[in-house]
Amino acid sequence: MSTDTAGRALAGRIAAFVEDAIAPIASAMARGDGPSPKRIVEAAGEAGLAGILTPEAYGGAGGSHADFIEFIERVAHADASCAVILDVHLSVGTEPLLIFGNDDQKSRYLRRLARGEWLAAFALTEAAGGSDAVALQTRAVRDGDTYVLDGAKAFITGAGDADLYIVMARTGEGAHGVSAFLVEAAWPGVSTGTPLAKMGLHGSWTGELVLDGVRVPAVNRLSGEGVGFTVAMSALDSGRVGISAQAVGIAQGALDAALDASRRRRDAGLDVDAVAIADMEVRTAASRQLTRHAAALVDAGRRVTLDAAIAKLYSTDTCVAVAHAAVELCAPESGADDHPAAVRLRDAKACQIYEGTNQIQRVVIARHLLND
Ligand code: COS
Repeated sequence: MSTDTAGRALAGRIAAFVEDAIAPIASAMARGDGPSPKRIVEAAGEAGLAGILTPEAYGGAGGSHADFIEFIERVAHADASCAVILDVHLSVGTEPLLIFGNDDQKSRYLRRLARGEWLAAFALTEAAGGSDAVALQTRAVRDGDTYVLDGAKAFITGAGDADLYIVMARTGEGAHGVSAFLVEAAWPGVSTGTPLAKMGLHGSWTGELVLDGVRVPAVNRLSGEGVGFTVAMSALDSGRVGISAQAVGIAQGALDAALDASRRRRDAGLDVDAVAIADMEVRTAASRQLTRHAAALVDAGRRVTLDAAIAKLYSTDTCVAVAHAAVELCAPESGADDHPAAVRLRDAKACQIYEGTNQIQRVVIARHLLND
């Protein structure tokens, strides 16, 4: 945001959106019978928040990564499914277009994404390769003015509801033989499977994307041939900061539930576990600072690979630990499926897994240190 006034206006829009559009549907999202991901992004668009990072010239809010993480944390505090839907749309779904897109690609797609008319998704992972992203096998074969894409992507957030997929496909060998493509869901040969039945995040759709002889115009290749792995890795660098923010929101929601239960115990003359509460607060506050630090680096134009990995690892381990502690402090009520602490524990686990498992974050951190 360019001015304090504009920043305050955006913060006000975020608070109103969470209160009016997210909080009322949080229970339904947790059960998996809330609005579809696209409808969540449409609602964000109506509030002027579906393109927080997109310049105003392309219909976005022209916000910073500091604004973005504030948005994701606040949404996650109310509902983690909505947070991941919006996070993926805004970060790995839109940012590669902002960073690597040419003017023609930006003018064809950014406005629809920023207004929430289209939902964006990011398609890197494949079932056989898992965390080994370089092992991807989806092929893109050049044929005149088009590429023909064949392959299947797995665990794709938004699959089945997205309008635009950023697809990484092989145009050569190794990491430098990967290219990124903007693939519209409506094109012949694009299909999706049934969304996975997950342990948590029931309101967010996750599934397979199948590409069967999909003809993608060459003008929809994002950046140069062979630059796709760089596109994917830099998208994930910044995307992991968004996941950290989601984890902070989940942890804060779990801590708030534990505080409510602990105050009731105290008021009834029962003991409260002060040590557990203090530890939950310390880890949540530290996660928030790590996340803000990483977002500030992105806003300063600095490479964030190391700090994003640190923030993602710490914050997502924290949200699982804090949600677990909250379930214990809220027992026995937290044994209920729809108790806020139980919902958050189920939602928290996926944060350790997606956008690079926490084992991968450790690989990134250790390599960075050893290479220095
Ligand atoms: N930004 C820009 N470029 C990067 C990068 C980053 N963050 N990370 C790696 N690269 C580049 C490397 O510099 C290297 O290029 P050069 O050969 O020119 O040096 C190239 O990409 C290959 O990198 P590397 O040799 O490190 O690849 P590896 O296969 O050894 O491992 C990891 C890469 C493990 C970091 C990668 O596979 C990864 O992040 N996996 C997890 C994927 C993931 O997050 N999946 C979730 C998808 S979304 S739910």
